[in-house]
Amino acid sequence: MATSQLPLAYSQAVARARAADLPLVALESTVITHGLPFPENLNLARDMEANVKAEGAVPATIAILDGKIQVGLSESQLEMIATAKNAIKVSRRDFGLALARRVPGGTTVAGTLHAANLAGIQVFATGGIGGVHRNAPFDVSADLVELGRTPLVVVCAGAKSILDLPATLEVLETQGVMVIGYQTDEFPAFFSRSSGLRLNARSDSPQEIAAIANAQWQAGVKSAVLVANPPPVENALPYDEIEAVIRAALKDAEAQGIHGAAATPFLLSRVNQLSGGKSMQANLALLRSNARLAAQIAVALAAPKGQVAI
Ligand code: PSU
Ligand code: MN
Repeated sequence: MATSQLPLAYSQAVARARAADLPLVALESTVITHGLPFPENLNLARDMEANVKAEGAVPATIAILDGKIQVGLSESQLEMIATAKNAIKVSRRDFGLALARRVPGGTTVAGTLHAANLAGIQVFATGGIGGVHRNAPFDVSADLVELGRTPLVVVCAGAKSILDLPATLEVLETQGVMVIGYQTDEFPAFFSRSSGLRLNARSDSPQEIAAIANAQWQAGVKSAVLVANPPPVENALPYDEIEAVIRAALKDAEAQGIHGAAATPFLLSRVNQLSGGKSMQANLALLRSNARLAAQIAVALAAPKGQVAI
């Protein structure tokens, strides 16, 4: 069951999980190819997979390799994607390029949503979603549109705080994306637990989130349910401290004329330099924590009363 007419290829572990109907959690790979430096990226990818397994689900890291959308990566494929110098960032628009030219690709939130949905996976963990960029009225991430048309539960720590968070929440509402704060009433600010922005929904349990997602999809609303999980207390950074760093990084990006797909990788790396590495520690901690919560939700969705036909 490795392939179909679709350009999908499953790892052995994911193929087995599909055959046995085990809960799966999709993981993105732009964070591996463009979000984090080597070797932190590889260690993080392994850690996220381990955290998914620890909660009783099966990880499916998604990337483009050898002209295929690879769903689940072997250890050597994970290393390949973590070290590839020519990897491109694959959002919705980029699949054809990466597949036809056989260049390796790290899938963004939008790209991973598309691929996970093709593979029938219902839950996905990431760090921060893309959104509406500050001072750049026409840079709105394709993540927001894809969330609006793809029925998955996506666990994140909010949108990256390099973005305009109020505007990002507005576009999510326009796209029909439910945003649920996990054990919080606020939209987290990625590196920080609090943004001052109140959400209209909160849930304190993975089981209830699974039930809400099922109800949403059964009502015919085939959009994502976005779960906003604040970064762990030990690694979260104070909002004011990191906001000052972000403003400095944004100035540098403007001075160097960095725009478009290059903006997010540039800003994340500049923020990390300017924060003395603290932002990367927060980033790693929240990615691990999101993998765990996503696995708990996937297990709850797979339970008999959580069954849903899409
Ligand atoms: N979160 C991180 N690191 C990343 C990203 C998110 O901690 O590298 C990636 C995600 O894959 C997200 C993408 O989908 O950045 C958004 O890019 P853009 O703004 O160009 O759509
Ligand atoms: Mn963009």
